[in-house]
Amino acid sequence: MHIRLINPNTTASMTAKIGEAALRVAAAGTRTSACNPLAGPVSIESHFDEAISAVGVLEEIRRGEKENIDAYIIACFGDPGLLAARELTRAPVIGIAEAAFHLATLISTRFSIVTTLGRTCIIAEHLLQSYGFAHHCRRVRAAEVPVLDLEDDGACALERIIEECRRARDEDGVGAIVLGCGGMADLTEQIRDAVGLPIVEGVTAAVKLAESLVGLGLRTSKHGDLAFPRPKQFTGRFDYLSA
Ligand code: 5HY
Repeated sequence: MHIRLINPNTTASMTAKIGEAALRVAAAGTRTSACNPLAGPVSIESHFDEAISAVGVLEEIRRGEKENIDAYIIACFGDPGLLAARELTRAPVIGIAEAAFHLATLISTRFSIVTTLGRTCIIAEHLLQSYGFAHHCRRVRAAEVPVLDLEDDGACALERIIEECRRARDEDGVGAIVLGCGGMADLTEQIRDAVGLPIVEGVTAAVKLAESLVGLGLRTSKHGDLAFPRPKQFTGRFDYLSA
């Protein structure tokens, strides 16, 4: 099976890191490849960034459909464009936030999330509500680390994330912590060793869920709201989408 990881921001070093994390956990026989749109925000830290990045995600799904991809992973913790992406393909499409929530509730009764900037906490809270996990999550916390600091070893991002995870461990009464950014995909072991709680990371969680779905022959339903979009004309710079 071939799993395609889409980093919705345009920072190639973060895409490479996401690809390496997937390779580390993929089963023998699972091929993984990672990409990012050429156009879009270098990091996603607001509703605006997310809205723009969703177009890039959809263009990468359309590209993947010409390459016979078996499953897609949207490797940004806001799961930008997830439902729209599912309309474009029969292959499973998994968002890293949704994947992490599912696995966290299998190993803990309550979990907290540690994400990057405080202003993005609401995005995670909206996902918890729409996915039906709000009652499992005690708190969405922010380490106040800009996303691109995760690409800069000198920025002490890891230390600040560990500090916030320790606060979650000591104050929230939770059994596990979910990491709230695709750019944290290489930090799981270091954080787990420093905090002493199970740490759920979305990129690797999504890879294992994708393997399970493809292995079971479960694909995105085309019955109902996730059916292929009705062919129509698109105007202006979106006219290439016309069918
Ligand atoms: C992410 N932003 O996973 C989100 C994290 C966040 O560029 N990749 C990004 O802060 O919402």
